[in-house]
Amino acid sequence: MIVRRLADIQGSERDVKAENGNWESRRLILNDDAVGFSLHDTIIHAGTETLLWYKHHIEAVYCIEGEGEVETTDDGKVYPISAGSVYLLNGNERHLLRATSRMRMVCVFNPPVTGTETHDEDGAYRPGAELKG
Ligand code: 9YT
Repeated sequence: MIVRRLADIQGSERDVKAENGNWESRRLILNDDAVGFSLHDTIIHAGTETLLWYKHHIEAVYCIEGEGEVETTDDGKVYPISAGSVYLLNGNERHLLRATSRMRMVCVFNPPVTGTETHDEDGAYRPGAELKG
């Protein structure tokens, strides 16, 4: 069994900040743990808009604090998100995430991320993450 605490991850290499300053992701479970998914406690900063497109991953995002919205860019649909909402990107949807207030999200990725990925110009994590580590 593995036990980790957010306090131990904060400020470590598992605490990853977006290059554009929009979010901070504390990676609690990663590919190295070899369980088939990764689990992140992610802060989305208030007033930000982020283009995301996980072309190679499924992501579930459970909002536990704050408010915002997700827009799927293919159809322009907007989904209000607040504490208690979960959205599941089961179709690799390209989307915009807007935070009205500071949002705290519990994110699950399948395949798991290794922890070192950054978003490319499309907002995607590069493929093959699941093969490393
Ligand atoms: C909600 C979302 O996708 N935010 C971007 C960061 C990502 N969840 C991560 O790497 O934790």
